[in-house]
Amino acid sequence: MAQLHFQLQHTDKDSSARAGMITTDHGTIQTPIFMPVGTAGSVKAVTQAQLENEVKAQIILGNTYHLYLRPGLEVLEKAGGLHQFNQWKHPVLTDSGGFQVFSLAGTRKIKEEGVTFASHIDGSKHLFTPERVMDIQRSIGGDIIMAFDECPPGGSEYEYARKSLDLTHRWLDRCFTQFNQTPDKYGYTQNLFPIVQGATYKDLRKESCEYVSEKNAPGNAIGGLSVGEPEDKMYEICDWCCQHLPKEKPRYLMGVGTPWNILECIGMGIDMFDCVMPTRNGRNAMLFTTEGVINIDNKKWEFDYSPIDAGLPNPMSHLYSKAYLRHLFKSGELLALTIASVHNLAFYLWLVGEARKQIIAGTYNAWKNQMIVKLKNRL
Ligand code: PRF
Repeated sequence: MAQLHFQLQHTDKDSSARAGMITTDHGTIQTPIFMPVGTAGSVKAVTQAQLENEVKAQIILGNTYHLYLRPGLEVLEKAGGLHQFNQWKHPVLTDSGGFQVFSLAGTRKIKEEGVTFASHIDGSKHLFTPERVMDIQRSIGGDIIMAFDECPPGGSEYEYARKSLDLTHRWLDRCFTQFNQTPDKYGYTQNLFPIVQGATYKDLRKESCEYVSEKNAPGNAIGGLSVGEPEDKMYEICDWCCQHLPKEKPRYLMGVGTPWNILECIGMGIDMFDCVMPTRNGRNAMLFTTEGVINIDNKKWEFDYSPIDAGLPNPMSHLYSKAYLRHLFKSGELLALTIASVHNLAFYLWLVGEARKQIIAGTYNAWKNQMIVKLKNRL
């Protein structure tokens, strides 16, 4: 079985957007791509068949923090890894817990060794070290696994960001040492992606890009963005990082974002995205459509029998009307959560697929600019 491979297929003339193909032992991924988040081994309210047939997902995410706490490694290992456990046959990426521990766990303490934290489920105490997090991700069985990092809070002072970045880099070395000393667990190749940090400071970000690039990993990630900084800052730092990361490797922007964030960052050279927004906002009655943003709870849709989004290719967004979906939300029907989540994910996958077509056709920049105006509409 082979290491992850990235083939650059087309680079845009008017922007830094690229179209490419990632090959893994669980199949190929056309980039740019959006990866639905399946935190605890399921994309909330969506079946694996719906992910394949409706959403056209090519890769999904899992979270180390959640899967380690529940169901736990013994259950996952005896199943033969996450692919066997949840019956998702395509690529899986697992995040390292370096973000979830900071955003979800109770009392936590960062030390050189790692992070001690209390489970959000039962309060039990745990220690995540870089070595342990590599072993855990090996056991979960992701095709792509992420380095253990510290994501400093948005607005962090320079001094904190400096110390945090040095720690993240020392942890990165330990991650690679452990990763390289341990075999693939389930017969296919697992690939470790390092993560660039450095808050909103360009000198730290440049240093981190250089540190990360030297690992010569099959792909690189940018963390620590979309954590409360102004949107313009996020764009500025994302663009800066893209300029300092190798062109021939896929670039993954972690936890971003809105449809317009994704289009702007594709224009800067990002190839991979994940975000809870389509599913979380969907469960909250917020729909992203090809015409703009809809709050389906609104009385405005009571008698609107038009399809949820006739501009999308997936059957579910055509079949059901806005009035019906509004009714399901108003009645607390569980089907509302499924339809809204499937729809929003199908929209995100459609969006990155269109972006890819436009990049290949050489029309990305003009298309992006008019698309963003439309997508931001409040309907
Ligand atoms: N680090 C990790 N996962 C993440 C982030 C990070 O900085 C973010 C920040 N947007 C989302 N997910 N490991």
